[in-house]
Amino acid sequence: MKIDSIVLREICMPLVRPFETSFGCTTDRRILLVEVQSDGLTGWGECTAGEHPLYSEESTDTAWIVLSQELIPALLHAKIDSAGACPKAVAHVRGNRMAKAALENAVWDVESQRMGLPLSDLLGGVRKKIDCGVSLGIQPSIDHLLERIEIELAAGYQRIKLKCKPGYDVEMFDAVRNRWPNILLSCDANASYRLKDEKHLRTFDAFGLLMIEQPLWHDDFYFHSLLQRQLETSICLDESIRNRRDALAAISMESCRIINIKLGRVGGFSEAIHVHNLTAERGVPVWCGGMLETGIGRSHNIALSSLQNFSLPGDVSASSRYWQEDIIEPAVEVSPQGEITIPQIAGRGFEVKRDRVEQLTVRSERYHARSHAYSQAHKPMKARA
Ligand code: OSB
Ligand code: MG
Repeated sequence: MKIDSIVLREICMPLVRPFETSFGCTTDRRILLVEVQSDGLTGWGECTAGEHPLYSEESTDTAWIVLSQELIPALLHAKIDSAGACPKAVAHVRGNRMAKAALENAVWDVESQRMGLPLSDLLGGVRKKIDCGVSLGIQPSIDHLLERIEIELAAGYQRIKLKCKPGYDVEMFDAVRNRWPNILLSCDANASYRLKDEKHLRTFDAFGLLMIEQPLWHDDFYFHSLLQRQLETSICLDESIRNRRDALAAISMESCRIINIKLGRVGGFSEAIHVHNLTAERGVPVWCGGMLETGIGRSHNIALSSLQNFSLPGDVSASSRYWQEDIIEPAVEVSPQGEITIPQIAGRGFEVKRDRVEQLTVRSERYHARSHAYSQAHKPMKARA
C-alpha cells in the first residue's frame, strides 16, 4: 500500500453536557484526527487522548508531538503492505499507544475501502448488531442522576454504568437499585480506591452490579487480584490493560473476570484483536469502552464490537449523547432495543463531513512521503554551544 500523504489536525468541539469522572471534568474536547491518503482513498483515525494526562499518560498535545515528529515520519518511511504491518513500523517508539492507534486505525480504514469490505469484516467481525450501554458521569445530585437514567433506559440502552469515587458510591447505588431493582448496572471508579477501602468495596456486593471497573491503581494487577478474591462482584479492568500480555497477566492472576477493550488504550486494531482473541480462548467476556469520541472513533468502536467475544453491552452510544452535530454522516444512532446495526458497506460506513471538520480545525499539518520531516526527526542531537 502506497501512502501518499498524511494530514494531522486538531479540532475543538464542545460536549453537549460536561462529563465528570473521579479524575476530572471535561466540557470541551480537543481531538486529533489523522487522515491517511493512499491511491485516491482517504482513511480516518481519531486519537482518544484526553486534554490532560489524567486517564493515561497521553494528552492531545503529547500525541501531536509524537505523531508529527516520530510516528508519521516512521510510517511514511516504512512502506507497509497492510494495516497489520503498522505496529511493527512504529514499535521502536515506546508507549504513546493512543497516538499510534490514531494512525494505525486510519490505515485499516483505507485498507477496508481498498478491499471493498466493511471494516468489521476486515477485522473478522461476526455480529450484525451490537448491544449498547451508557456511561453516566458524576452528576450534581442523585435526582439529576435518576432523571438521566430514566432518559437512557427509555431510549433503549441495555446497561447503565455509573461513574463512582470515594464518597459518591453506595448512596447512589442504593437510590438507583430502589428505583430499578433489575436493570443491568455497573460502576466505574477510574482507579480512585485503595486496598484499605476493601471492606467498603465489599458493601458494593449488595447491589448486584454486573462489574466494578478499575477500582484500584491505573497500573495494577496484583492488588486487584487480592481485592477480587474478597468480592462477589466481578472486577473489570480498563486502565491496566495495555496489550495482550497485560490481559494474560491479569487473567492468570485472577485480577478481573471481565475486560474492557479500548482501541486507543491498547494502541490500535492489531493489538485490540490480539487482546480479543486471548480473552475468547480464556473464556473472559469483553466489551468495547468509549473515550468521548467523535463519529470517527465511534465508527471504529462499532466495527471492533462486531467481533465474537464482545458479548457484553459496550460504552458505544449515539452521537447525540455527546455532540450537537457530529462530524460524520449519518450520525451514530441506537435502536429502541438499544442496538447499533453494523454498516455493511465498504470502509467504516459513515462519511466524514469535511466542511464541518474544516470549520472545527484549529491547526493542521500535511506530511508527504519522503518529505524532510523524517530526516529532521532523526537528526542526531547537536551539543549545545
Ligand atoms: O473509564 O471508560 C472510562 C470517558 C473518558 C475517560 C475514561 C472513560 C470514559 C467513559 C466514557 O466512561 C464512555 C463513553 O465514551 O461513552
Ligand atoms: Mg473505565
